Amino acid sequence: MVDNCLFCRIVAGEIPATVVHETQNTLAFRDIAPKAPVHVLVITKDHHADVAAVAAADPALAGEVLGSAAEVARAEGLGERGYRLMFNSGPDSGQEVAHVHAHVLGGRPLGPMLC
Ligand code: D5M
Repeated sequence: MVDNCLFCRIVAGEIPATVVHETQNTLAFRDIAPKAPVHVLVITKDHHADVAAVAAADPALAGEVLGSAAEVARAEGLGERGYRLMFNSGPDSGQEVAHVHAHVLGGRPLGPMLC
């Protein structure tokens, strides 16, 4: 656990979250400011700053995040219509929380990916 990391504190149970899926190494919970009818964040329980960091440190864990994201999408009923899976990584992306998280977005047509 990293001091003052918001998502580490959610993993530790110090900050409440609406958890929708959990594995030994990952946790998925609803985004506090949803941008779509379904907006879930999938994180690693261990702290990694971003997707590049977890892919370098533990490629199997990076794969587990993708697997959990797919399972969340299926459980949220997005299997037929599809969904967007997105990682912000680093300052230019606008990443606000420096703990790796996949955004699972869906439940309406999302339109083109705009920057
Ligand atoms: O996305 C960080 C995301 O984290 C952003 O969509 C809001 C969300 N967020 C911030 N605080 C919380 C809590 N407490 N619960 C759930 N979701 C939260 P980024 O890719 O870093 O810009």
